[in-house]
Amino acid sequence: MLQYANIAAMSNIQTPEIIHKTAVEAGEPQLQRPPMYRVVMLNDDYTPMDFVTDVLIRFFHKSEETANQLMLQIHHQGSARCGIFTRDLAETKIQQVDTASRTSGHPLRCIMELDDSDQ
Ligand code: TYC
Repeated sequence: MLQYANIAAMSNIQTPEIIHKTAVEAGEPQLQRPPMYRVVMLNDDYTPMDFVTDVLIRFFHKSEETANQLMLQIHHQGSARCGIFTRDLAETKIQQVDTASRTSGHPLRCIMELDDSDQ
């Protein structure tokens, strides 16, 4: 392949890669990154701490240690960011927290907000 490229370079022959690259570079980039959303968990006075930690492990894939730290941060500061997701995934996480909380009789709640930090 290297030999072919060298011969092509010397003799002005275009390799398939060169033709392909030229074609790709000709147009404007078509893809844009989708908007991303922060899922923020809110404190309340009633949800048991262990339940919050379990939710963070189960739905946000946090380690037990991280989940416990995050739960305490929410408890002391009122809220904390649990993750940044596409819109669909953020809605799904909020729904999962909602269903698990209501099923267990707890008022635990998350909200989502547009993450415009890279603009
Ligand atoms: N504040 C709750 C308590 O004292 C614990 C708690 C932590 C609730 C985090 C919600 O997102 C939360 N039992």
